[in-house]
This record gives sequence, C-alpha cells and structure tokens, in this order.
Amino acid sequence: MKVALVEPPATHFSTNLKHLLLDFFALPGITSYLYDLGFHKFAAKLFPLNLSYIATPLFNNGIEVAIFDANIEDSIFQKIKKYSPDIVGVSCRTAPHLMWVNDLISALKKELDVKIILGGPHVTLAPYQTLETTCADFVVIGEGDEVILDLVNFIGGKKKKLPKIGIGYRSGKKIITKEPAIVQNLDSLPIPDRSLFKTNKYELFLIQTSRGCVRKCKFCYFSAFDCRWRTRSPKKVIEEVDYLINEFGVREYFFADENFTANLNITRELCYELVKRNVSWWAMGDKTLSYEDLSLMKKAGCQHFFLGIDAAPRLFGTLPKYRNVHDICQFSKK
Ligand code: B12
Ligand code: SF4
Repeated sequence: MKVALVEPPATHFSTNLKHLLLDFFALPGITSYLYDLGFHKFAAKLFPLNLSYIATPLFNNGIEVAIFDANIEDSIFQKIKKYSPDIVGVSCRTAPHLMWVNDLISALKKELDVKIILGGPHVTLAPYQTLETTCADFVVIGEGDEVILDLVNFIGGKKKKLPKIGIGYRSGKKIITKEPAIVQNLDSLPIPDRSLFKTNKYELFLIQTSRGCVRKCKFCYFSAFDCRWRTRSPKKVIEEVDYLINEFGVREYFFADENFTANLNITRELCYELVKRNVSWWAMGDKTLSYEDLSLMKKAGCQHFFLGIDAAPRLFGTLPKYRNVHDICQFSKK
C-alpha cells in the first residue's frame, strides 16, 4: 500500500474570476490578498506539521508514505503520477486551497486508479460541501492522527469497518459525515517523524505544545470546530525539541499552538527547560503578559510573540481578552 501526502501552496489564489470572487468571500479576511507577495517567501519556509502527524502513524505501521509539498517543489502532479500511489491524502486549510486541491485530484483521478482523502481545517468545517463539490472519496473530519491508519487499512482491505468517527464519505447518492475526531491525550501521540521530509528545505520547524483554545471567539476556527484546549506535557515537548536538535540540528521553531500562553504554569515550565538549550522560537498568545513572564520567554529564546489583538476596538467588550487599546499598547512596549 503506497500513500502520497500532499501540502498545497500556502498562497494559492485562483486566476479564474469565479473562483477569485469565491475565495474573496470565503476567506476570514482579505489579508491573504494584501500580503500575498511578501508572505509567500515566509510561508514556504514553514514545515508542514499537519502532514507529519498524519504520516507518522502510517509509517510506524509499515505503510509506504511519500510527501509532496507544493511550497518547496514543482511538478507535483507529474511526481505523484510517477510515484503511482494507491491513496492520495491532501491537506486543505482554507477555501482557496480547495480550488487547487480539486484541480489536482480531478487530474489524478483521470490518470490513476487512486482513492482520495482530504483533511484539514477547511474540510473539518465543511465536510459535506467538500464531498459534494470535489471528487474526494473520503474526508477526515477533525484531528486525523487516530483516524488515518484505520481508514487507510479499510481502503487497503485490511479492516472490514470504517472508523466510527472523524470521517465522511459517499454511500450511494447519500453523503455521510460523522462527528469530528479529537485526540483526548496528546501525549499518547508519537513524536511526528520528520525524516520523511526534505528537512533541509525548511527554515522554521513547527512544534505543537497544545491544541484547541481556551477561548471561543466567534470568528475563529477553534470555536466552530468545537474542541476543548488540550496540552502536551512539557516533558514530551522537550523530548521533541531534543529530537530536532540531535537529529537535524534544528534550533529555530514556531510553536504552532493557537494559544501558547493559555496556561502560564506550563509556559513557564517549558521556558525553564528551553533556557538550557540555546534555541530561538516564535509563538502566539491570547493575552497580555507580565514583564517577568515576557523576560523569561525572551531568555528562553522567544524572538517573536504574536498577540491576537483581533480586528478593532469595536471588539473590546465582546471578546474576553483585553480591556482597552491602552492595555495592548502598554504590553507592546514591554
Ligand atoms: C502554521 C499556520 C499557518 C501557516 C501554514 C504553513 C505550514 N507549513 O503549516 C501559514 C502562515 C502559511 C498560514 C496561513 C494561513 N492561515 Co493558518 N494556521 C497555522 C496554524 C497556526 C498552525 C497549523 C498547524 O500546523 N497546526 C497543527 C496541525 C497538527 O493541525 P492541523 O493543521 O489542523 O492538522 C490536523 C487536522 O486538520 C488534520 N489534517 C490536516 N491536514 C490533513 C491532511 C490529511 C490527508 C488528513 C487525513 C488529515 C489532515 O489532521 C491533522 C492532525 O490532527 C493554524 C492554527 C492551529 N493551531 O492549527 C492556523 C490556521 C490553520 N490558519 C488559518 C488561516 C485563516 C490562515 C490564513 C487564511 C490567514 C490569512 N488571513 O491569510 C492563511 C491561509 C493560507 C492558505 N492559502 O491556506 C485558520 C484556518 C481556519 C479556517 N479554514 O477556517 C487556522 C485554523 C487559524 C485559526 N484559528 O483560525 N497558516
Ligand atoms: S483566542 Fe485566538 S485562537 Fe483562541 S478562540 Fe480566540 S481567536 Fe481563536
């Protein structure tokens, strides 16, 4: 059984007018259009953590997996065709991705006898529509880590039944969608294996210390995808940091948590360990922090801290994050 996993280009925008209009209205903001040019270079340097979480359980169970990342290589279609997989799994973060993905999988279906699985945030939010509007055979809804192996084994005939949750598929003319899969214990997941990737092509390695968010801002994916906030133990995260240092010499990371500072005790515990390792990192958070916490983070290697200040002052009061613009300005100066 051969599986190809595909990451679409981070800044794909359709040239078709109809798609362009759809993209425009489907995006949570128009920022993608505005910073497309400068953004592309930055986005292409980020390691696709999503695919490493999907590839690892397959690889660990003896399934042949190959990665195709459109951000770092050309001629994806030709390369996949040459690889001739039984299954192609594609990540789909946002609506513009879907346009690119649909073109790719339609072309693949014409040339290969292949089953297509789509997953990712867009698919999780719109599983029914994804199956309705593309030629995908299956969608993975929610977190795919504990679903993918059973699904691949089902397609390969090794399992008789489909996974009970986290998937969508067609049954005759009907579309069936199950409830999203959510990993309850993040520490139970294996550390994502980076050796399957062309690691030398990436500049910033993503690591997750937690998933979901403690808040429920109405416009955000993590409110719509109703998962609770879960954390990994700092020990497990540091194990991953040490693995990246020892195996790949990587010392620069982006903590791909939506909310790195959701539990400050855990943030501090991590920082105490990071201080010893001479690494640098970026992270995102939801609240202003004390001078002491910021200093600790800086000492531990924090280069950039992105504070979610949301759209505009009109949101103060509607979001339980900050009291006023003054708070944010004071915090930024620290
Ligand atoms: C890093 C990141 C980026 C990077 C991605 C680069 C990279 N190589 O990963 C960059 C900077 C490019 C980026 C850009 C954008 N992003 Co962004 N990004 C993130 C972030 C912070 C982390 C992604 C990540 O690695 N997560 C960790 C992995 C493990 O989780 P995951 O990706 O969800 O993958 C799991 C499942 O989705 C599923 N899965 C995913 N792929 C696949 C594939 C298969 C085959 C299967 C079976 C399953 C599967 O299983 C995975 C394991 O559980 C997330 C928020 C978050 N914390 O997840 C936002 C997030 C994905 N981004 C978001 C948005 C809105 C954007 C932008 C539109 C921002 C903008 N206005 O420009 C652009 C879109 C660009 C585009 N063309 O799609 C939203 C998407 C929401 C939505 N669709 O409604 C998120 C969820 C943030 C949020 N809170 O709303 N982003
Ligand atoms: S704090 Fe950020 S990640 Fe959390 S729900 Fe609000 S916008 Fe989403």
